[in-house]
Amino acid sequence: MKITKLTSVVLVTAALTATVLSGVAFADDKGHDHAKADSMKGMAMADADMTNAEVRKVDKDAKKITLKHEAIKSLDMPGMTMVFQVKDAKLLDKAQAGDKIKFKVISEGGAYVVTDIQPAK
Ligand SMILES: [Cu+2]
Repeated sequence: MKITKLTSVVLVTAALTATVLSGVAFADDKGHDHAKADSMKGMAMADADMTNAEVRKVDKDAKKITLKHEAIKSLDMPGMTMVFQVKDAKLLDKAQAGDKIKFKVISEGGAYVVTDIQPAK
């Protein structure tokens, strides 16, 4: 009688402990996954409008830059080498032939205009 009662208490305690532990472990895992997914999503979004490219030629007088660029998702354009207009000639101060950069481009009045240039890390 006494032994049975003790055994059942031990079993219940063990079952509860297991439930609590697995619950904590599960919640912890989920929390990490969620945070990771969120931060990856945030990074992807921050990068979504910037495109990697290598500078081929800079023409400050004409406000033009030749870039060998990767696919530009926002314009649905595959990777290629082409000439872009730049919004502001000052952007070209940051770029020299051979530089690896990230750039932002918009379609404006039928022309592709680079609006931002950042050095690629
Ligand atoms: Cu292109």
